[in-house]
Amino acid sequence: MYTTELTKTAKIENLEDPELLEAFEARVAADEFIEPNDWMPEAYRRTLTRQISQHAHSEIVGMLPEGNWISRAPSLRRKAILLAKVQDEAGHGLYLYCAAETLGTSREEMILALHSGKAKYSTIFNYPTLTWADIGAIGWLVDGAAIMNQVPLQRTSYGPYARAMVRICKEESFHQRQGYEIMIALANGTAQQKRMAQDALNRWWWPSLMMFGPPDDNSPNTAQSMRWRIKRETNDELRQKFVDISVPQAEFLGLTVPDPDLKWNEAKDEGRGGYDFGAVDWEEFYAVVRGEGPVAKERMKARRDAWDDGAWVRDAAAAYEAKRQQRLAA
Ligand code: FAQ
Repeated sequence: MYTTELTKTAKIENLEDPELLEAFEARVAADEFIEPNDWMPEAYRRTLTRQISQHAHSEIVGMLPEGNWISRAPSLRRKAILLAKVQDEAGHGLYLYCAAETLGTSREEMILALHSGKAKYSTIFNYPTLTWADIGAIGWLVDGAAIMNQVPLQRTSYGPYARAMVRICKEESFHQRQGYEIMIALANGTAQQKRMAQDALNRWWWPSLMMFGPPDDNSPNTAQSMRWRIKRETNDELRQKFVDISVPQAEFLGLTVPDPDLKWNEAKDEGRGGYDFGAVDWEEFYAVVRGEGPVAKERMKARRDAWDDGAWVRDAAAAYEAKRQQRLAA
């Protein structure tokens, strides 16, 4: 079971002015956005900083699996599209770091937390991209899961996070389509291409379901984040929606979802229907969260190396700024 900082901050909460707290809760309940200079409980600030920075780290680490294929894309058209997609992910990371910084933690602190292993990033990016079909599967399933999770976040209670999500969701939707289009081409290609597409689906399906986080009854943050309207839907609700939308897409491709327990259930969701699906391997999920994913070490090394290699750029920018200030003061 996960421990969380929230229990600690609950104690701080008791010291906070009850009137301010009540006014804050009322604003959240009225669906007003909370802005950076507004009063907010420390636990709200802390859990938002945690979630937004984890999200930013995921976007940046998430450039690596696909970046690996830019030089090997099968055509100029595919290369141009993939290049644009990976650049978009960098942009998402930057908007999100900016949104998190408005809560009072510097970007450098957040990045150091990632590099020291203290801060998390999405489990999904700890799996390797073995073939070109993986690029299709990532766009279709990983960006598809990201959109499912992020569309409701456009109505999250913290203004800067909600506004960042609007643009991010538009771009993610292009990413999802480019991935699905790769899958269509492969699924309708040669027997070998179809096998590659099926193999990619086999490997990315379960890790994509894990992206939504642990089951609700084992998710320490969900209840409070739902009350504060940081999260608008729970992990299990979003996972179910993702399965319901993705299974017909797999059928359209003529591919098989690697889950023998997958079955349409007419009675589900108050008669609207939905898929029953097999058990996610939560042992695997927690192992990957602990940093034991198949390519976790390579991912972190790549990020640390990029930070070290970029030191001269940061130094040059800081020196330029110092000179500029000197000139202004003279
Ligand atoms: N991986 O109590 P909960 C993308 C941690 S962006 C690693 O349920 P919460 C775009 C969680 O932090 C993908 N850790 O937590 C793209 C918590 O740890 P803590 C990222 C995970 O926050 C596509 C603990 O487990 N998206 O893909 C994961 O209420 C292609 C307990 O969990 C976002 O970050 C996980 N999968 O719910 C880029 C969306 N799940 O800190 C490139 C925003 C849970 O208590 C290429 N984030 N944990 O020790 C969220 O919606 C939420 O933070 C959840 C987790 C749903 C991820």
